[in-house]
Amino acid sequence: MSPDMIKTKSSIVEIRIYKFPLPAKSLYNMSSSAVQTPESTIVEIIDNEGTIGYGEACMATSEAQRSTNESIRVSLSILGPSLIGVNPTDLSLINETMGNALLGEQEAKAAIDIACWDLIGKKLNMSVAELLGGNINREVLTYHVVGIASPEEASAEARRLQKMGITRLQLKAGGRRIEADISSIKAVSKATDEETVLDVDTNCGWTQTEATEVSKLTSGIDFSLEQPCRTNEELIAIKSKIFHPLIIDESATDIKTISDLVYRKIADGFGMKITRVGGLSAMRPIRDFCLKTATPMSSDDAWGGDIIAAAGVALGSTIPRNLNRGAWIAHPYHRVHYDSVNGPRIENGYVKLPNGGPGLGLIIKKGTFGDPEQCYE
Ligand code: 0XW
Ligand code: MG
Repeated sequence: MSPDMIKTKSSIVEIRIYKFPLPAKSLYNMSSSAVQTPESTIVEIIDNEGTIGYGEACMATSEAQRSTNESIRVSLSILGPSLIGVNPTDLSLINETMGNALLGEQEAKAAIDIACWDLIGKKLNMSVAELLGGNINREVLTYHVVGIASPEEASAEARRLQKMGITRLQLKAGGRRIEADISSIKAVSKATDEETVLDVDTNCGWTQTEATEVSKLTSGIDFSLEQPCRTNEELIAIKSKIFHPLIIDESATDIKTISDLVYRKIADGFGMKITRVGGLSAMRPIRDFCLKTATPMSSDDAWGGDIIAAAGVALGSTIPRNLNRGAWIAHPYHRVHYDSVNGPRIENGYVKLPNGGPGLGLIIKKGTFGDPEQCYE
């Protein structure tokens, strides 16, 4: 049963917004910036029957993402009041109301949208994975990031992760001389076992010339190239000049752009972030499109805790293994759980679907996030 078909007499009576710091406990270097202390934003939606839904959005760094954690909370100070009295189980009405209240700001809207999916699941006693439809895998492949470092450090980290059962590595690159990136790519590829899949992700960190040069000089090494340049125009321009599959992340912002990049044979896969497109309601048709066109995709986000991780794993569980690029979670880097029992965690290269009940499958105790920064009723 899809969430669109249910219409309960539910209406939002309160929305609470929390700020929750998730500092990086281990070095996490990307081309534009290193992750320090991102402050996640948690949304708590309560309806007239006392059902509670949780949503979350957390940017890793202000340089790497379009929104900042501060701007997300400012946007929620506009969206929150506009949703009081609205039916949280009517996802089209929720997204329409948010669209009328505020242009853009998909990340803030995503936190609200995810909270509604969690709430609907609790009302219907169904998991968000079931609501998203499709065949469900109880555990989802994940991947682990190897941050920008020296070739020795990067290959040592790659060996350490593979010993832990990780079979998919995302090596960060960019933001330095390409010779250094090439040395790290060679060192890490030598350290990867037969079955390990390697992605190289610059988070928009190369020019067109650098991207084509690195791909030429590493053409004999098997890896995918993720978002080597910032814009789709640049990615279209280099497509015929690179020797590696092209994965699009930051510039895959909406279903029109995504379908265009597939039909023009530019994108070989996507690094999809739930908050970038506005939530699970927007991700569902993107998932359907990728499955229909046999286009591999990941389902995760930039940073954050158990709530956004559970949303990524829920969606990831509905993607067939042959098309699943994995659901990345930030827990290994900040080691914080909102639900210490059911919070998503990596076991032998996979993340199990949280089993704490309906919705996102999490049990979040009162007071977990302290006092709300904003309250609307
Ligand atoms: C690896 N991620 C999913 C998390 C980081 O924030 C960046 C992102 C990516 O793929 O770019
Ligand atoms: Mg990426």
